[in-house]
Amino acid sequence: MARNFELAKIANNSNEICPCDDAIATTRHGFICDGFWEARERTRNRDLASTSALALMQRMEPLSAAPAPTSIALDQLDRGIASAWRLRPTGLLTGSTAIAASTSGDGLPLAGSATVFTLVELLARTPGGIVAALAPLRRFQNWTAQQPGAARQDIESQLRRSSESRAPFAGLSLDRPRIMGIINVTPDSFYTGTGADPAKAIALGQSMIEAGADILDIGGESTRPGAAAVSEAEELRRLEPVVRALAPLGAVISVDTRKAAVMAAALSWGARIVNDVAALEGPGSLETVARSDASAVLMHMQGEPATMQQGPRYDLASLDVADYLEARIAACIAAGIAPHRLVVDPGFGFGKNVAHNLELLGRLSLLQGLGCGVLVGLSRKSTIGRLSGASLEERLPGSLASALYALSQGAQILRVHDVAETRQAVAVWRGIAAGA
Ligand code: 7PJ
Repeated sequence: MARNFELAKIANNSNEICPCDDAIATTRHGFICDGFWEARERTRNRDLASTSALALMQRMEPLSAAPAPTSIALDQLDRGIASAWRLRPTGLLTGSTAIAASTSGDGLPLAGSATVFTLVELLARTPGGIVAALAPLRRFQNWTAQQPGAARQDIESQLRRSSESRAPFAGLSLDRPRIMGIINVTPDSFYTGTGADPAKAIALGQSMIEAGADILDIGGESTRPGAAAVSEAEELRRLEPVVRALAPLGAVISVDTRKAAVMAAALSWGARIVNDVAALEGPGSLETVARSDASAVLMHMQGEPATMQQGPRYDLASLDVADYLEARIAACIAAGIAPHRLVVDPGFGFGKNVAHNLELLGRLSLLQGLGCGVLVGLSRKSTIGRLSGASLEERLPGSLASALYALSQGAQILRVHDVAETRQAVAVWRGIAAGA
C-alpha cells in the first residue's frame, strides 16, 4: 500500500519517461525518485505490484499526435515567404512496380535502393508555421524547374541526394540493410544485463557475430536519463578488454562514447566507428575523428541525458532534427571529415516524447536528403512499450515491427539488441519487397 502510494505520487509528479526503460521516471524537479529503482526491479520480476506500477507509468505520457504541418497545394507555396524547405521522398514502391515507375520516370530510387519514391512532400518554414505540399514526382520536378536559381539548385541537390546510392560506410556497402548489435559494458543500462563484466560482454559480442551482426556497438557509459556519470578512466577500463577481444573477430567495431579521449583509445584498440549521441559536439571530438580514418554516427539529442525528457519541444521534430544533422555534417566537413565517413541518426527517445518519435519515424526518409546513410535505434525503447503496453522483456515483436518500418523508409543500419531475430525479419522483409 505504502509502495503503491509512493508510485502514485511519483506518477503525479512526473511528466516524462526515460527513452529506454518504462520504469524510470524523472520528476518535474529533474531527479530520479529513489522508489523507482525498486519499482524497476519489481517490474522486472513481473509481480502484481509491478503491473500496476507499469500501468501508472504508462499514464504519465499520453499518446497524443504531434502537431501536423498545414497542408497546401504546391502552387500555393509562396517562395518569397518560405525561408527553408526540405523534401521528403514518399509514395514508396518495391519490386517490379518500383522498376516500372523508375523506367517510366515516375519514380526515383530512394538512396540508390530497390525502393522507389513517386511522390514528394515539400516541407517549408513560413512566418505562419510549417506548411507541407504533396505532389507526384514529375509535377514536382516541373515546378522545381520554374523556381529561381538558388532555390532550384537547393531543391535539385536535395532530390539528387535523396536518390543517389550511398557510399560504403566503414567498409560496409549500404546496398543492403546492416545490423549493429548493442553491447553495453555498464552496470546500469536499461536492457541486456552483461553488467560491467568484460567476459560476458565479449561472449555476447561473439554470439552476435555468429548471429550475423555487421557492426558491434560497444558502450561503457549509460546515456539513459539520470544515469550516473562515468569517469574517463572507468569508461576506458570497461571498454579496453572488450574492444580488443572483439575487434579481430570480423564485425566492424563501433564505440558508443561522448568523450574524445575514449574515442581515440578505442580507435587505437581496433574500433572503426565512433557512435556519439552528442554528434561530435564534445570538446576535441571532431578533431579526434578528423585525425583518424574512422567513421562516425552523428545522433541528434535535445538537451542532456539527465534532463532531456523534461518537456522536449520542436517546431516539427523531423524538420528540426534534419536541420541539426545537416549543420553537424557541415561541421564535420569543415573539420576534414568527408561525408562518406558519416551516417546520421534521429536519436529516438533522446529529448523526444512518443509523439515526436512517431513523427520522426513517419518522416524518416526526409533524412535521406542529407546524402548520408541513416541509422535507427528503436530497439526495446519506451515508444515500443507505449504503443503496445509491453514490458521491456516483451518488446522484441514491437522492436522488429519498428525496424521493418524504418527499412521501408530507407534506413540503412539498424541498432538492435536482438541480432538473430532482426536478421531473420530483415531477410523476410527483403524477400517480400523483391517478390512481385
Ligand atoms: C542510441 C544510441 C540510438 C545511437 C543509445 C539504447 C539507449 N546510439 N545509444 N542511436 N541509443 N546512435 O541502448 O537503446 O538510438 S542508448
